[in-house]
Amino acid sequence: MKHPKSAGLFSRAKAVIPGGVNSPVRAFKSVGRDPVFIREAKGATITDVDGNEYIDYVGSWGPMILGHAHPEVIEAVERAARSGTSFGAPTELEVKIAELICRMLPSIEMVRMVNSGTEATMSAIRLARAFAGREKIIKFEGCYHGHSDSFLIKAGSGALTLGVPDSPGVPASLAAATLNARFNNIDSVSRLIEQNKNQIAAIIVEPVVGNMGCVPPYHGFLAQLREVSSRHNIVLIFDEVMTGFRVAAGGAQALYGVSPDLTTLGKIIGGGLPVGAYGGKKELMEMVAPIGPMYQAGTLSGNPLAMAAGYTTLRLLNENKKIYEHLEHMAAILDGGIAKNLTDAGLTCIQQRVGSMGTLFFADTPVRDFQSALNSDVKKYAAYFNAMLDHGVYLAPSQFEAGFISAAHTEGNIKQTIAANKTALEQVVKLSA
Ligand code: KE4
Repeated sequence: MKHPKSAGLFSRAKAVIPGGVNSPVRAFKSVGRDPVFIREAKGATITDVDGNEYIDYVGSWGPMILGHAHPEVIEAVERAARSGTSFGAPTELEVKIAELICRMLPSIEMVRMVNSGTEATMSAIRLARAFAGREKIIKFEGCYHGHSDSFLIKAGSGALTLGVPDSPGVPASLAAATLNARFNNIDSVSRLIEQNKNQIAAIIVEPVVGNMGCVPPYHGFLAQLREVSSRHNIVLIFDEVMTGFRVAAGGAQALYGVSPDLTTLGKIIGGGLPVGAYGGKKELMEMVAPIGPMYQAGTLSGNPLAMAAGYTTLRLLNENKKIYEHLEHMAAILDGGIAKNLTDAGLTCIQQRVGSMGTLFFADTPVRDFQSALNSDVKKYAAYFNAMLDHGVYLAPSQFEAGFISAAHTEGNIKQTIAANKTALEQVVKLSA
């Protein structure tokens, strides 16, 4: 595949945009090649500016669960745009999407729309601190909750990929209020609570981690977090920006049967437009301005176009639960095909997946937490990524990300991916010899 137009655009972009991209992980730095610039996408296929087509497993990092340019989503956004793009005033659609979210996630009694997952988690932490009257928070090494200061301490996703899990620019005083526990290790949580008695406002967790690559919770871990949070009057926040409406119609909290006090959302609820949200028990949410003292605001929060895309996406997911059966079926076929190819290639990799989000780790042992994620061979992953891209399959350009299947992926797409995977694994073996 040739990428002359992408190359030209990238060199122009680097002159005026840091790294030539508007979000670091898009720069393809950890996979050692220039990014391809995208012209359009439809269903499971994404096309770059040089006309190269790829089967897409990034899905804009999660939002595109229905596939790209779903006709009903596009029609809803076009219709909304014809009535105006923003009013800075309440609209009916904001009420409808809030009611639908509360129906689909019963732990959420009230919800506030914002413009990104970062805003959602930033606001949720502020609310938890206001409610608890405490300052410290517990997150988990390798988890990523967006780029607000409190979270850029041992963060995952692009921060981990680029080797800056602890970003400069975060005030030491604020960093000191963020404690890091080990995912899948309840003792590490209990120890921090013991050492910081009555000082911890919240525990925030990706209930299924996507930002170290896909790392599921061990059986009972989320219930243990729930128990220890309740016992110590700590606000439990599920960051479901990635897992919300992805791993099940009711998110990870439905899948694992554990109800958090607050939930943060993003990605899918915007249907590809900029949307985030935080919500939970009325007792907490009634502290949010204008009814309560905890301030949070946003010019474009609840934007009519974003609500049109998000509401249509959620409505379709809520009305067609068979979508989740299709996602599971496609993912299972893909898993089986890759497992066979790994055996044939004599390669040991670890396949980890929950529903339609998963990761192929170039590692010898299961990835349970940050430390074990770091055992992955990122060079092998880079070789694999490049071989797959050259064979028309667009994967996450980092070992420490999850990939996603959409409702638009067909068995034909999956079979084509398995064939590309076979060739790519053979190339990895050759390169490693
Ligand atoms: P945004 O601010 O990027 O909308 O959401 C931040 C966020 C919060 N919580 C979780 C669990 C997330 O996964 C994210 C963002 N995810 C990354 C991909 N792992 C976004 C991709 C990027 O940074 O470009």
